[in-house]
Amino acid sequence: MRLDAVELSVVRLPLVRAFETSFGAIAAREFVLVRADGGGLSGWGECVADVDPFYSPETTITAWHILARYLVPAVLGVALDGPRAVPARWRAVRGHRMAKAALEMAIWDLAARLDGRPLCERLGGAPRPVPAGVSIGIQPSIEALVARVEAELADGYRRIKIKIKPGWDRQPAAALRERFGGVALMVDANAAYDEADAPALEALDDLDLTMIEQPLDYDDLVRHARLQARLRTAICLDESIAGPRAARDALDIGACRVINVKPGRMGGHGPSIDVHDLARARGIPLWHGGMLESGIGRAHNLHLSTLPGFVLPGDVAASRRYFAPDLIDYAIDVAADGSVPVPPGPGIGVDPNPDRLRAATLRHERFTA
Ligand code: OSB
Ligand code: MG
Repeated sequence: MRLDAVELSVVRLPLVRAFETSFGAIAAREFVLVRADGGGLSGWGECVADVDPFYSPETTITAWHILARYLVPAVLGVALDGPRAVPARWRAVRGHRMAKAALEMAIWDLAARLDGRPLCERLGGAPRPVPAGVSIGIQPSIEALVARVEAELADGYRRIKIKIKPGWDRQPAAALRERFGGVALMVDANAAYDEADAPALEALDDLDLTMIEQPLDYDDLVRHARLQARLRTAICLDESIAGPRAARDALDIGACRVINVKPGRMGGHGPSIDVHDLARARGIPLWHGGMLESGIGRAHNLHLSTLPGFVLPGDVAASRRYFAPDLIDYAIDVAADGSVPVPPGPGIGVDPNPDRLRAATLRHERFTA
């Protein structure tokens, strides 16, 4: 395959509800959208970097810079032996995995569309409904949290994840455990704790949580391994799994028992397939995370989630929880049984609504071969 043009846009979409984590609250997503053109078709990718370097060191602006200056020129107009061959084109660029992922994933979408096949098949999965959970931000009160969880369970979601931080951890989790009995419940700290805070994390150990996600620093595998040895509850790593090598290191030293896969964080679908295959070979359960993506990124996530190693419900919830309207017309929705269907059709199966994309675009540039 060969790309004749790549278009980058910075798109801003207000969130239906502000989303608060241990690193702050956001009211809108502002991200780089990538369109890759070749063979008369277009593929789409969405960069998960945020405007602020809080979840990860990358930002919307750094992603734009790296894409425009290095990544797009590395793939434009050259013969590409499929999307798996893409990372080798930009091997000289260190890090910036979110920028790489946005373009790599657009190329996967394009390749699947050129094949006339759904992306999930090209990735090694098969169309199947994906079990979904929800991620609930830090709430103003326990009462507000309980009301949110009640509404999400009524919509069918199969697993509840709440964001925690020091001072908002044991109390909300225990309140949900008491109110909702045996519901699948987990917490995500987004790296808010230090090793010295281990007692606050040990205090969660009797709540029968399915896992504690990323309690310690984003790049710290060693202390996660020491903490895991002290906890009965499984640690799941998100931020720390930068790619296949971090996954291997984490499993080798016992830093986690579960992995949250986000292709947008790890350099794209190719590296995600590698992490999937490694975890599966070692019997480590996977689930698919989310980054408050628009329908473009969410569709990519659903397709990847159909691979067999994704055995736990993912953060792949309905569009209307995030955006009204979304960038796409197709409604990603949850069924009564808590599963989300993969959008049908070639590639990711969805396209941005052109008028909505134009209205939401803050910056745009087209690069040609
Ligand atoms: O840590 O999983 C995370 C959102 C933005 C950044 C990081 C995270 C999240 C979520 C929400 O938990 C997942 C989603 O619903 O898309
Ligand atoms: Mg997380």
